[in-house]
Amino acid sequence: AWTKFAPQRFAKAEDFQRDAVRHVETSLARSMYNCDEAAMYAGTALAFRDRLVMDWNKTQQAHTFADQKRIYYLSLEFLMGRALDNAMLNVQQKDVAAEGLSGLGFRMEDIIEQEHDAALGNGGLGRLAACFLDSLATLNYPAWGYGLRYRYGIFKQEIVDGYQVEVPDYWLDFNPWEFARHDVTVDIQFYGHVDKWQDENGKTKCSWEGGEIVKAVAFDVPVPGYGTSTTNNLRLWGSKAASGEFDFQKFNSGEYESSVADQQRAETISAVLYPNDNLERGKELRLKQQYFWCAASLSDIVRRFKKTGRAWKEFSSQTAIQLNDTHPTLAIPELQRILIDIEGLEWDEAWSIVHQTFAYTNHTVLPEALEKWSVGLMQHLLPRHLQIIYEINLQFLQYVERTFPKDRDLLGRVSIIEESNPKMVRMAFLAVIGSHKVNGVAELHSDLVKTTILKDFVKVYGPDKFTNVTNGITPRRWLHQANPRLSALIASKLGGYDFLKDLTLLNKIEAHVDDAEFRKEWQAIKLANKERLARHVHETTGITLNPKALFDIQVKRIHEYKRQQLNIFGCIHRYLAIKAMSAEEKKKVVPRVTIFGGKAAPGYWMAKTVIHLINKVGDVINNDPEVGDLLKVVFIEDYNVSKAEFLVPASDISEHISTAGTEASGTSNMKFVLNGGLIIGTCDGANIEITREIGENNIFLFGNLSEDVEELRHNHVFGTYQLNESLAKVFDQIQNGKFGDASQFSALVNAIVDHGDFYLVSDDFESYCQTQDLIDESYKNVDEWTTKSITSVARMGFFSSDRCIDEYAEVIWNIEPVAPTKTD
Ligand code: 26W
Repeated sequence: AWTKFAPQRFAKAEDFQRDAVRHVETSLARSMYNCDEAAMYAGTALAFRDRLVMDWNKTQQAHTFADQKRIYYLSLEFLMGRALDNAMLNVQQKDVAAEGLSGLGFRMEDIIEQEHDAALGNGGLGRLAACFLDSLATLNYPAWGYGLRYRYGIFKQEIVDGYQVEVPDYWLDFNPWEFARHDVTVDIQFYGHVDKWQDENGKTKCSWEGGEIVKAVAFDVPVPGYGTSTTNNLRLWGSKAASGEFDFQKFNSGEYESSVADQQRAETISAVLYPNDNLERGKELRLKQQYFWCAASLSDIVRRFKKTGRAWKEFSSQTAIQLNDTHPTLAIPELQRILIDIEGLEWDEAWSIVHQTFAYTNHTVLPEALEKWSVGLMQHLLPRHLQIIYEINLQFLQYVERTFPKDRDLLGRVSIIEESNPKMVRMAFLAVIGSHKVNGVAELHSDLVKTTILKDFVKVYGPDKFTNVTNGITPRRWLHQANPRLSALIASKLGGYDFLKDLTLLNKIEAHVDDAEFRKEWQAIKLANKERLARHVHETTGITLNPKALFDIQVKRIHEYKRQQLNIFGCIHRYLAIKAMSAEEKKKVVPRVTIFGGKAAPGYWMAKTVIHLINKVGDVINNDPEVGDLLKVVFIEDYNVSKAEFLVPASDISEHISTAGTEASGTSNMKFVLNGGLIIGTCDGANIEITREIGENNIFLFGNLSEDVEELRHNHVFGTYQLNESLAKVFDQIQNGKFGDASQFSALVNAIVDHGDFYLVSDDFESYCQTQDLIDESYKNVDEWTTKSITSVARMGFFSSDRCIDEYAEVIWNIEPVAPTKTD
């Protein structure tokens, strides 16, 4: 009967207005007479939140009642972006809200803009986790995400005089999307020592004693599925000082100040997201974050399992835990510790449960990104876990020795402990040994995992433990939300929005590729999206863009392997070519706007130099009257999820140009193509599968192949290599000071000229420039271009994260959906 109090769906705009206004007046204690956009955002968010919460509660009840296997997705990053727009669209009530807002004198776009991004991630890995949550809920899987509630997300980027400056991202001032569960807490232990004794049966027992305790507090975020009442939970842990005996002792003895200091120290664990992407730095606080979050999550998962009253042997048929990269690998020894030290299971029984429960996703083969922790640090912070890791390693190495008695070197190569000085714990090896499946994120990447970093483990376990699940993206956010007009056009041809739940239905728009009206509207939408981006650029930088120019976009973290330097050198090359042209020749040039965006890790000096060069080159080119509209170079400040939502739909060409074999998958490549942009790319990551799906006539591939990289690198160091001539001319200009103080950019040039050109910029430069010329030619032919664009979108169905999640569910997790409860 209580359900009659549940918020109903908004049948009409007035229903929404009533709830939103009530929240402004009561939840915010504000009068509608001084309701600004921020207050109206709050009212709108709370009105929708009321609905979400009811669905959320019912979903959790239904999942408990169904008592089926659950999937827990452990990720140190969830790059959720904004929640309101997504919530309105997923419950299919944005139109009603827009009408209601307009009646109150507000514009929907302005209200949406009020929300601060939840930027709890660095880039691809964090955004993938967010897309997965959307798909898990949409497909009705009983799933929880577990992460950390950082007080500061990824830093905000400002560009000052062409340099990146980092500003803290304090995002929690007003966050209606989280529910603090002060009653759901876990005590987390650090440091201390291990006691060993014999129990009454003469069995050796261990327990972890002493050290310090920090409290984990749960903060829950509802995750609504699209077109279903299923609303899953994302649980983020915040850290707090453990109250009680520790503090009170100090308090009573007059050490008030030092007890406040303890409080603050405990809170630093969840204070800040580490801004490194693909670079491991071995900081103690980072290891503390990892253990804090793994231990809190596992305690929660075990507590939920124990409430079912089932026997331990059923744990892994009720629980799947996915490790998003090696960051949560400590969950493996932690579960083993819980089972043997606390629950009293035998080692072997415990280990078989652990091993059946976990699966590990690898997201990179770059050696500098592979996590290793020094044995000394581990011993200090987590003495019992180190013992358990040593025991896991011993048993594993004994197995390897029995199986391959003649291969002595193999033992050293597969040992979890690297015998270096200092000794290191190799987290990827621990993750592999403690998991029943290991997957890469695109076909080429999964092959590279098996032939490079984990080669020896394929020998030990055989190939079946290793698999591929090619990444995907949610079409709800990356088509329907980011590009509503394109989504509506597609829906008009397909007779509805079913394609948002089954993206393979997009292939039906290929039948309309010659429909003149359809093509006109398709082109008009792209132009409108480019105009919106041009307005943003004008407002934020003062630069005027011609929306008819070819918009070329590269937005992603700044990293040498992603080769933004190749792109900016290409811009300089194009600039020099234009400068050398006659007036007649200039008439034939396709005007181009090259847009960059992305953050550099604060300590990654080379990446910061790339940002600086882009900005300086932009200053020169954008102010050169001989160039005019033929070329503009723009750097978009503070690239994030909400900026991606208007950048992605506005591209004609986007760049995915990593050195072959270095980008595990890439996911923005999928977003751009799904929005009717074409791409220029190397044969790397998911570009290869995109090509297979959309056809090689619809993508601009260039550059050397992954299998040739080793030899090319060798040539740079020992051989017969010559700097590409056009690139040499580009370097001449930089070194002549054309773009300001040349010494600022010498490291960038020297990396290529003197230091082996590890990322093969010179080797790929010619092919890159030629391909850019092909793109210009193709763009001149509007009909040809439009056909490529429509055909590509039609063939992108494979890259839905729904397909991806169904593959995980079947091949790795062995879980089934739970029927959603009926709403309203
Ligand atoms: C420990 C330092 C560190 C931090 C982040 C190492 C590695 C990472 C991530 C694994 C980096 C990352 O985001 N990888 C990206 O994962 C995406 C999702 O699978 C892929 O699409 C990208 O190609 C890959 O670079």
